[in-house]
Amino acid sequence: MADNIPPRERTRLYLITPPRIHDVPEFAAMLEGALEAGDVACLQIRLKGEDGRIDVPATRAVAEAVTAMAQAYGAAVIINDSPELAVELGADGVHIGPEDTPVKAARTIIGPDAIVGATARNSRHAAMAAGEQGADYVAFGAFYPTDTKSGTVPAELALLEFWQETMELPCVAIGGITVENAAPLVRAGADFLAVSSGVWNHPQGAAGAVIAFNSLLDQLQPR
Ligand code: TZP
Ligand code: MG
Repeated sequence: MADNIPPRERTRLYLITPPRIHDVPEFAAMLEGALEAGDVACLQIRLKGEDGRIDVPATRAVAEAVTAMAQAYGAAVIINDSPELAVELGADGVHIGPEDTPVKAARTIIGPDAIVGATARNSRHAAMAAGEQGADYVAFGAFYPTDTKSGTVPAELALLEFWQETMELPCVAIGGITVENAAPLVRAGADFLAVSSGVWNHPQGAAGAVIAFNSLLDQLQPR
């Protein structure tokens, strides 16, 4: 029920690219359709090589093809893992994990005005530490099983409830989110839903997914 959710800014969709993109122009066209279909707050470019590390050439190629377009639709472009690459590519920010450059060092590299997002997995402590070091958002997950990333740890809704009740810093929910399973995350307090497979593999296509997510979000938190 919509009235379960105390007033706060409406939860927004945060897109994550598929981990591999074979045809950049085809992806750019699909992305443009998705951005045109409804509100998207962010696009994280997260491209991985066989070794699970950032695929730098692919990240460059995709960023060059989509950054200006995504920004024109009002979506902030976030580069996974590498603040240096985010600067080089003119992105709006960087998303870092526990094995990447620490938040403070990332901030120094990327500058005061860029977005620094940090993975906190299922840890309040990691999230608070990231916040103290100047992160602009923290990401919790995986809330649902995912094939997009290996080695995830399960996260519970209580983490979002706690964070939304006690902290100002925005929180992002991540991991296996689909239109069908997203509502509890919104009710629990996610400020953003970060979604990869649930958008790119949606039966109605990526644009259909953006429409369906936004209509769910509008229902849960009428403007
Ligand atoms: N971090 C935790 S789960 C995950 C990341 C990057 C994968 C998100 O992709 P999907 O397909 O929405 O589960
Ligand atoms: Mg990382």
